Amino acid sequence: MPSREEKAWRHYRVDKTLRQARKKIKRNRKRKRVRRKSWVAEDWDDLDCAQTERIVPRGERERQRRMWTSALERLEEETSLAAQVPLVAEMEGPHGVVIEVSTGLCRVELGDRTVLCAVRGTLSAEDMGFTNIVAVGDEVVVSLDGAGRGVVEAVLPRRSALVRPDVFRSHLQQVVVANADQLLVVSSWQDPAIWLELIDRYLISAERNGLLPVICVNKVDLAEGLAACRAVLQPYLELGYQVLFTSALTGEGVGDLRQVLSGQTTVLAGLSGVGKSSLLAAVQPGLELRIGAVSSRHHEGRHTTAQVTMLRLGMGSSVVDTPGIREFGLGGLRQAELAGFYSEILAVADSCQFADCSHIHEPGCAVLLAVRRGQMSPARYHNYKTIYHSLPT
Ligand SMILES: Nc1nc2c(ncn2[C@@H]2O[C@H](COP(=O)(O)OP(=O)(O)OP(=O)(O)O)[C@@H](O)[C@H]2O)c(=O)[nH]1
Ligand SMILES: [Mg+2]
Ligand SMILES: [Zn+2]
Repeated sequence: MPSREEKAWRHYRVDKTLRQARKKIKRNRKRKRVRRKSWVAEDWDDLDCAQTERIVPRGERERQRRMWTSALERLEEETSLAAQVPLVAEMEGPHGVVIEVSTGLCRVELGDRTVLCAVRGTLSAEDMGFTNIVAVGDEVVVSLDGAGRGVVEAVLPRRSALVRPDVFRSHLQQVVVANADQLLVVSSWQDPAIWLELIDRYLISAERNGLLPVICVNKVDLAEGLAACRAVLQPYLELGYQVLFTSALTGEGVGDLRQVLSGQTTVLAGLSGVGKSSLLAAVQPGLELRIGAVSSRHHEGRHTTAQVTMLRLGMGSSVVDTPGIREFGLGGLRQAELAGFYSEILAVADSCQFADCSHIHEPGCAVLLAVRRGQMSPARYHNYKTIYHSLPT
């Protein structure tokens, strides 16, 4: 059940969507054009999760908050009424969830069936700073023709959005997944070997997108023992991150994973070949997924999951399996902002000699001291430095 605040927020956002939709309808008295493009796989490399709020102009957030507060007050006055009125009363047609997307087309889950839908040509994503109108996870209103084909007429406001900069128009963002709750950061202990810097990048992205991160170290059957895995992940455990140790091969930790996924919409992120699809198959035997062999020459996986797709598991769990991602950029993040994503740095940074300390080379740096005294993990600090140097000033 959504909370009262959530309802109010949706109420406001839907109002806004309706207003925008009405405006557009007025502007488009001409015949409506339906976008139909080919169903082609896209390149999912360098997926990035930048904060969606970033594209909101100055003052807009404050304005939205005020609007939200007034919507909440309004709702308080009309509690009984609000409970009865469907949120998108004026949008006719069945509501569904987008489970797969390609250029101009998407597959929408409507009750217990899926329908291939085009997107109404009058819908515009660029107004919102996005390059795509619908994303996997979007809740949409569709209209159906006699032959069972559908058209997406409206996209409901998103609760969250996992975005990356558009490849060609970098001022715009591409929404990869909408309305997700958590990000499962999957690494493998071996084949490919665990890469802590990439884990940090995913953790930062999760935080910037308001997704709860959960770390999953898979293929623990390839480790000397669980103690070795635990030791490497100890800094993350100490910082309070949830860490799962799994093996899709032996079934170890799969029960824990099932529990973590329960009732949530989870995005799976991780290099190709770490075992994302294998883990899903272990969580829910019978799921039909393509699982690839890791090429032994490079100890790297080959891309086997070609498209971002949402899968429904039992217990109200949904997972979005993304194809292997080679690089994970942090679009829009600046060097000075990075420390804000390292809670152990934030904890001591006040004691640095310089207020604008970068914690890289300055004298009197409390972070450097903490690392020397063994109070901050050298591995985490190494990641901080490497990521710092990869960011713009
Ligand atoms: N030893 C071992 N091998 C595993 C485990 N999980 C997966 N594998 C193997 O790793 C290879 C890659 O697994 P996938 O599930 O296809 O990996 P993926 O992350 O979905 O890869 P992409 O779809 O390319 O992103 C397959 O050969 C699996 O059999 C595990 O826990 N232990
Ligand atoms: Mg896969
Ligand atoms: Zn410092």
